Amino acid sequence: MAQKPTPGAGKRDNPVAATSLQAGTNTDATNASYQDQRGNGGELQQTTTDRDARITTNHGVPISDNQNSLKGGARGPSLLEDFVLREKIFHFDHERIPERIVHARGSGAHGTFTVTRAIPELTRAALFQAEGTTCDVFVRFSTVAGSKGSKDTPRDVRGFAVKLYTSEGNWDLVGNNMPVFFIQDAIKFPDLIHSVKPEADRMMPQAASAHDTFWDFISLMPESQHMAMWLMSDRAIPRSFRMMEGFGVHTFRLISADGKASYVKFHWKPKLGLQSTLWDEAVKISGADPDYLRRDLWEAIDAGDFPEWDLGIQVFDEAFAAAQSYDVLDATKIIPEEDVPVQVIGTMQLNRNPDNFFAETEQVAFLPTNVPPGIDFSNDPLLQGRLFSYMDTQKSRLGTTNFHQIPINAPRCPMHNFQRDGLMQTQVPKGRANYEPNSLNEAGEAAGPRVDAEQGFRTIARMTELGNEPAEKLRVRAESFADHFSQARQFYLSQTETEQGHIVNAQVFELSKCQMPHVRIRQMSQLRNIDEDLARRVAEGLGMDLPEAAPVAKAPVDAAPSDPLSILKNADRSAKGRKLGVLVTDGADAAVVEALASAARSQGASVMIVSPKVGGPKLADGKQMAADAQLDGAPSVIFDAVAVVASADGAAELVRHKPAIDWLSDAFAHLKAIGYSAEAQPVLDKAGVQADDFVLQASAADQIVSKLCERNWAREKTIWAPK
Ligand code: HDE
Repeated sequence: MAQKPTPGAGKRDNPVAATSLQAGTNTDATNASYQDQRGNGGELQQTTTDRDARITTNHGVPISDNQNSLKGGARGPSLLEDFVLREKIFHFDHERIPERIVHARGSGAHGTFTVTRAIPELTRAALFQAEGTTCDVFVRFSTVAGSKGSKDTPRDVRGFAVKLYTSEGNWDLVGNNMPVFFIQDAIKFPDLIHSVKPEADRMMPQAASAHDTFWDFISLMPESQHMAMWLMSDRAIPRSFRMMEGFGVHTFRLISADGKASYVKFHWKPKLGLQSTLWDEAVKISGADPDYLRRDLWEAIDAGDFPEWDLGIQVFDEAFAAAQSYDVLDATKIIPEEDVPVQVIGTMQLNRNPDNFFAETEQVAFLPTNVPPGIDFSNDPLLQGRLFSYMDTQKSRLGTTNFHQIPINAPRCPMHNFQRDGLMQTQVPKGRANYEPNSLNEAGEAAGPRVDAEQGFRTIARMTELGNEPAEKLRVRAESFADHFSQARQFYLSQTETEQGHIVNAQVFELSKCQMPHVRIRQMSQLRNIDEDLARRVAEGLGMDLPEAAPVAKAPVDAAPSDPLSILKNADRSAKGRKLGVLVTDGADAAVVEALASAARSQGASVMIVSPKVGGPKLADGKQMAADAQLDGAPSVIFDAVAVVASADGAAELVRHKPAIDWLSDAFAHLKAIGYSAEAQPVLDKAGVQADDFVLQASAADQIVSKLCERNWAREKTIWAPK
């Protein structure tokens, strides 16, 4: 146990501390403390809020001066003897750990999962035996390709990794915001990731798929075309982590107490509905606020506006699986919700921000191998590879096999075994018994924990599935994995016309960034196998001839379009969780601003007052209004709808200020609702804002707020030339 610091010993009025600080250098330096709290994982937690505690070295020696290193004379050389300086710099030098190989950029939050429907007939997992059972969760959302410090809004897949601390150990559902993946077999993962990361010789581009190596690989790997459609869709540029679906992607198994096995796919459905940004908007957000999605999540939780998702399952058996034209073990395939409906069994709420980013979000280690008894794997060859990879990567990142002892990773249920020692061992096991079997207790019987043959995890006995018994060891791809295009086509045809247009635009953008014409041509030849109209529009957008279709391993079949695949067909119609930006100038009408703010808040939206000066505008009634942001630092891309409430003089200023013009022209280009006071009309004119159903008098507060989660798609056709 660490020694408790003497209360009050570090206070600035402490005579010892005071005498050893040099005049003029005494800052508020003594507000950190170690509190000796042994938590669940036996961890030592540090708080930095106790002003009565004193700064010590890592070994507990109190420090008298945190401003000056030890020198031979006031202007003399620094001394090697200064262990305080050396320990501080030594620790600092090693503050970074390797970033994740993929999903390096992420944001986390704590929360709670509650079972809303017990499913004992499907699984013996203790979590799902009774309605109302709860457990803590930690979630990490991420991008895939970019480095740790990269922007939040590139076109990319988002990781959706959930750690559920169940009473039978941690269950890590390490999924994505798209239900399929690029490849079918784990052996291709390093190739895929090498192709999407910055190119090997030039280390460009950061956090982007729009480059030659990525599309070279994709166009050479027909199995990736379905996922490429998802990546070109607006799913890849979400408006908020809170407005994304999550998917377990692979087929897993549920095992009941009497040994009955079912197949299962996991889904997270956001209560705020689905919403995405526009591409031009996402690009501009990355300049305005590279932390846009991280901030959105943090602020929502901080404000008590807790995001929620339902956990749904699609359950089916081997007979269903055998009857499909695709293989349920193939991670490039969905199971349409029309064929197997999603049944809701629980709700997750994220309700607490991390206390410390590094300790929690950076050190959290997800393992797809973490499943409680009653949940099991399938033979999906992608999943099988993941069962190896994650444990392995944690050792590189966290440096020790004892990473499970880090508080964020430690189970919240009892944990016992005979594994011992290792780098950074923080537990202190007692006694002589560190092996099993043993007979070391006082009665000469076994000491220590023992297995639970009844309740312990047992792997399903079936080696193979779907009656496909193995005869030989083979390096092959099953014939049933050969159809690469039917579901890519189904995805495209399930989109609204607007969404199809965005897919075309995205594909044109990405291929336009490829410098090698043969890469563009090969990708177009693959698109012809998805949809002729899509391929033609992309070819026109590129200004290139349409090549022959690429050969296919298996002729695609027509699958019925499926509404759950579209974002716009699953969008929310409420303002909840959205943000209104109100640009207010000196002399503006206070009543109009207040009506807008209260309408937004009453519908669960948040409001930011933006002003040309951060001190805030002086309104017509003479009162000074507090501003949340200054105009130049709060462009309209960070809001879901905007309003400009200006006086005539204020508007005259705005007309001469480019950020104000951009504020409105971007909001208009991004198809948002725009409210305006009559005095602001000259600013709208200069910004090219034309009248339509989404351009409204600022006094129409309710109407503006009701459009917070909508876009004027009709406007899109008039200002963005179609491809
Ligand atoms: Fe991952 N993946 N992955 N992945 N993955 C990692 O693990 C890997 C795959 C996913 O927030 C790494 O801790 C292989 C599919 C998420 O910490 C690494 C294969 C899906 C996260 C790794 C896949 C995912 C990761 C990097 C092919 C969706 C972030 C650091 C067989 C179902 C988790 C780490 C977090 C992270 C390997 C494919 C999701 C290297 C080998 C499919 C959300 O172990």
